[in-house]
Amino acid sequence: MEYQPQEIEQKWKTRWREQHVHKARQDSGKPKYYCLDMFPYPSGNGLHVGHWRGYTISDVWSRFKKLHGYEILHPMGWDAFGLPAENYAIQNGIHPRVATEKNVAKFKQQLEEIGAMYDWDREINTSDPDYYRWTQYFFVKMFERGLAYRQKMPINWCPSCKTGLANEEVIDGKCERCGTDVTKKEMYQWMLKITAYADRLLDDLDELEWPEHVKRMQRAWIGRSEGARIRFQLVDHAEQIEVFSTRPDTIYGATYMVLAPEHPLVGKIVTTAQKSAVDSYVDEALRKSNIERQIVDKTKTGVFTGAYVEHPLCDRKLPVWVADYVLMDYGTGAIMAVPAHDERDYDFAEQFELPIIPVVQSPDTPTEGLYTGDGVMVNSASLNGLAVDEAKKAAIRLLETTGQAEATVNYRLRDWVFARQRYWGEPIPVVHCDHCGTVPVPVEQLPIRLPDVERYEPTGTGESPLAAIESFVNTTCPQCQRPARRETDTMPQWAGSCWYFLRYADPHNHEAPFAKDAIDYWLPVDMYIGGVEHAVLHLLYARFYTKFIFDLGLIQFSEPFKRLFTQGMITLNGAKMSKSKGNVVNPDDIIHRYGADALRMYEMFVGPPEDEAEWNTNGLEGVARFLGRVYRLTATHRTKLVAERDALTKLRHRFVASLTERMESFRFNTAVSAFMEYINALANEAKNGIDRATLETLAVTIAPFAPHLGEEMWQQLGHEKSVFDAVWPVFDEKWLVDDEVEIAVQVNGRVRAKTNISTTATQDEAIARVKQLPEVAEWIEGKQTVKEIYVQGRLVNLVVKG
Ligand code: ANZ
Ligand code: ZN
Repeated sequence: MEYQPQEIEQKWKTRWREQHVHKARQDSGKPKYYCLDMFPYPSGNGLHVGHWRGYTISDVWSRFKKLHGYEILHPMGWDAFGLPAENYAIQNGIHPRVATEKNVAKFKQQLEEIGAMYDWDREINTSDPDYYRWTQYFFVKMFERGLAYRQKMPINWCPSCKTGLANEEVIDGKCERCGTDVTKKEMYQWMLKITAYADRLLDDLDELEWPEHVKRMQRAWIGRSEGARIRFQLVDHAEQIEVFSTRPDTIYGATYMVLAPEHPLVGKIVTTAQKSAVDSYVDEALRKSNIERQIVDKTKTGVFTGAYVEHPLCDRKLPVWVADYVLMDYGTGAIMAVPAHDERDYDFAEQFELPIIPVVQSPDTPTEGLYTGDGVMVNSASLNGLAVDEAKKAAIRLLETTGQAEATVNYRLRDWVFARQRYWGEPIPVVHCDHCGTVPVPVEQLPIRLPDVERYEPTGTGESPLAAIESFVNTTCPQCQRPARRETDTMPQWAGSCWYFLRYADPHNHEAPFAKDAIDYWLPVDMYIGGVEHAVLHLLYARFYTKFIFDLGLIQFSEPFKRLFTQGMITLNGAKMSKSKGNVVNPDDIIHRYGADALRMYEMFVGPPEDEAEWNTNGLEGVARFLGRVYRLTATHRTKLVAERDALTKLRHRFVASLTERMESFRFNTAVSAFMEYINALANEAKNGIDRATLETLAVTIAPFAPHLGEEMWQQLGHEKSVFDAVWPVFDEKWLVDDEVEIAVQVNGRVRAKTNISTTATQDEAIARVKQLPEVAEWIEGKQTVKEIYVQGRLVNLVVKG
């Protein structure tokens, strides 16, 4: 009667596999529920217990939903292209395809240990030509609609990975993957026009059941700012300087102008006297990253160009400076500086002794120096007396009459650099023809297969290793049939994950990315579970693709993920688990010793699922012992079941009520506590015997957490079908009502009232309750209470003085 998890788990895994119980069936006639994990990169390191947390949460949730009668889609696959896989392959001298295959096999074997209800028939691998054919297809569709285009631009360049990087892959000026300082390089780049979707990406966030902080991060990334473009006439030059400002109200407070060092006007307007100072400043600035340049509290640097502009509303002339705190790739790359009301401008003006003119007065306290708050306009001619919001509109109207400004919206979001000069990615499906220009590969010729190569290391010239393969490069133009060259760049890391959640609905389709009926049934994703590190990019790109595919008319929804849950990290002694720190807890060892069910249950018990949690082996042992008790309770009592009695029924309904409530609100850690409390209470009742309903409830409810154990218990109770064909138990409110007893209430030893009180009330609750009774209040009002006594279930005595 000992609990032997290894034996039980092996038995049920085999049975599940043989009976295809995890097959997601479109024709079941049930409502569907799509619960998706963010699919992993099959890196060389395998999974650790931190990865397990998210996978366990999603499986517990899927199984919980299944017990509520849903047809579940809970798929798994591999985000197999991209830098991590390629870097691993290069470091270990193995071809990326071979390394990826090996890693996938290892990951899959580890994931199977979890005992999750993955439908492996729907496994996806983004590096499989049957899959990336459709990734290429969507690129062609984007190209046809003008959303994929090529542009020469300075890109982030990692000198160590020898590849271009998207802004998002640059963290604090360093390559996200290898930590090397990122530099700039001018190159033709494929771009996706995600900015065309900025407003929709912003507006549609409102309808999503996502954590607020994730929505906030997406809004900040899109960075919509309302303001104006304002033009300032240069003195002695025909050109004007155009600025973007969110504060046109402060125009009378502008005392100087700043151009970004890369701004094309710098070279034109600089005076002879200032030329050498400006040139060397610009050289210096170009070596810094945007991040370095934006640090707020660093000492500001800059240099005067010698040129001036005219203020558009008064006859002041403003000096034009160059400074690196103004960035070229935001707004217009130029600003009007208002030092009285902008922190960066204020620091700069102090540093270079430029004038500071306050134009907004705080309504209550007179302000000096920097003031960034709301208020009323001063020193601003016709704007004086207006509130900031009115003054913004009035200033724009004023400048519009002379054509010097217009209202505009500016976004922080940039178009997506959609190319890498690397081998291990989807070839971009276009052909360069001297006669026809850039021609997309016709859809029926897809996929453009990644050729096998000898050398897959980056060339370092900025060209992809594919450029060295003549048989790949040389082709004919699909339009004119003349000789032409294939594009040799590949798609970035994120390409395959932009639409994989759609493919799971119909993964083996050879005619289309997916069939309409499959998509209409399974999508959108009801619950998406993964790490918060994907809060911005992957989720933004996937939303962008979904909106695009919606616009193509292929799907009926424009948001892919209705609900999102981001799990917290597992740490060990406060540090993130990683192979480089050598503090990885390997799930394989734990399963061997305690079983997968114990690991699953502990992953849920370790803390609130959205928070970081510390790994603790003692905690794991405790959970393993607890599962042993659950097992033995069933094993012992199943042969001598007794009739239901109120004490057991009441415990059961209360347990089901609290467990269900905790699960629905994703408080899985307290759900595990509910089990533990319940088992303790049952242990007290066990001497009088346990009834069938109690044990069946236990088997069904524990099954999402410990599915192998749940199945075993269910079978021991005489069932032939799977426990997951059962239904989640319901509770009856009537069993939740507390029992009450009548108690006497005394003041200074004399009974003044009688009242009913819950049998489980604590001393504090009982005393607070009786003090509210009017018959009691009358005797204690204005007096000092010196003693409060509660005799459980019998009486309260209040001793008062004065
Ligand atoms: C005058 C002004 C007065 C401004 C004031 C702010 C406060 P967000 O909200 O991020 O859109 N700016 C514009 N382009 C810039 C660039 N390329 N590099 C650095 N700063 C730039 O910020 C918009 C504000 O940031 C703009 O409004 C501009 O300064 C500055 F009391 O114009 B403001
Ligand atoms: Zn051609």
